[in-house]
Amino acid sequence: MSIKRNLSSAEITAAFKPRLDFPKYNVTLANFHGHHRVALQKMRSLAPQVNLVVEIRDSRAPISTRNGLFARVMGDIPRLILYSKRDLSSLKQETIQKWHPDGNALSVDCNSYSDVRKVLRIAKSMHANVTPAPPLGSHLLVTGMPNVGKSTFLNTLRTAGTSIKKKAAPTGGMAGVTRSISNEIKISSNPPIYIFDTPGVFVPHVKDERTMIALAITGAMRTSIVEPEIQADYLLYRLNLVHPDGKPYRSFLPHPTNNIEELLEAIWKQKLKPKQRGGGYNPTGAAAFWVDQYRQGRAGKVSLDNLDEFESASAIEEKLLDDFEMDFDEEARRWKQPFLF
Ligand SMILES: Nc1nc2c(ncn2[C@@H]2O[C@H](COP(=O)(O)OP(=O)(O)OP(=O)(O)O)[C@@H](O)[C@H]2O)c(=O)[nH]1
Ligand SMILES: [Mg+2]
Repeated sequence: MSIKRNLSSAEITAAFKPRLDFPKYNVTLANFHGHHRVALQKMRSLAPQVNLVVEIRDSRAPISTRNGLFARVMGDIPRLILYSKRDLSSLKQETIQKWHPDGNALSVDCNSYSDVRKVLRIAKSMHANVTPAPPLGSHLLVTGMPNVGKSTFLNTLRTAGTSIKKKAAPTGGMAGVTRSISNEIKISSNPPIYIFDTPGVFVPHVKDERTMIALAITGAMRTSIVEPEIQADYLLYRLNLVHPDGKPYRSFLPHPTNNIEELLEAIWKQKLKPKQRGGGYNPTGAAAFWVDQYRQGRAGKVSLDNLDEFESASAIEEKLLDDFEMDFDEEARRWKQPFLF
């Protein structure tokens, strides 16, 4: 007679195999709104006065947070790519150098004065190289998907350049905090350099479900678009691939799991149940809590994108152009007017 016994956590950990694939959830792949289009049109009208476009992407999802529309709208204006939230991410500077061999990209913590000073130095040296000097000063324009840190970067840059501590632009942990393009904001008096803040602009068509979920986890859209449980399951999938010992969530569960329900129940029991007055198990609350922990860098710093696909040098920008196939005629029919101009 065989005696069945429960496996110990050590035995489960030793036998654990992370999921290699992620299930389909039928997530909607669109979140492009009229105000995104309006913002693009205004950016386009500002383009003649802009000397440098600072395009921000979230370094936790550096592939998913690219948006080919910015290059389309701003044309040949020199571009500096910033991979933000460096402090919350595992993206290495050497990977960025491989992707951008021309050196026009940096990873930054938008709250760090020493990081943003690097951008200030680039802007000043660019200004010095223009002859004759622009009579009205140089102008930067910051672009990026929603919630990547544009306004935070701008505020830190302004304080670094002018010592003014007051925030010039509102910031917040959800998509759509900046609703319209700002007036020019001075970030240096000598030489005179100004910057425009812009609202986050979403991509018109998201490539696949994983990209959409990764974007939801970065906060690029309102939570209601992709349910928290789906975001949490994707986070679990990504964490297990990098940490098959389940270490990032060991404080909730003593062994790794591929079962998001098991983890959410453990999180709920430990974090939410003690504070909950009445009501039963709340998986949505547990999922939202855990995803928020990730956003704050407290649930592992794993990348939300599979970076292996983008190994070769400079592939990232070429792939962006490949990915960015947009039928502008079809869009014009949909919007009953030209999409951009
Ligand atoms: N840890 C960390 N947090 C950041 C960084 N950059 C921005 N944040 C936070 O990310 C959130 C979004 O920042 P915002 O500056 O409002 O982002 P945005 O791109 O202007 O957002 P929209 O205007 O809504 O498109 C805020 O909670 C910021 O505090 C960063 O580099 N590191
Ligand atoms: Mg903003």
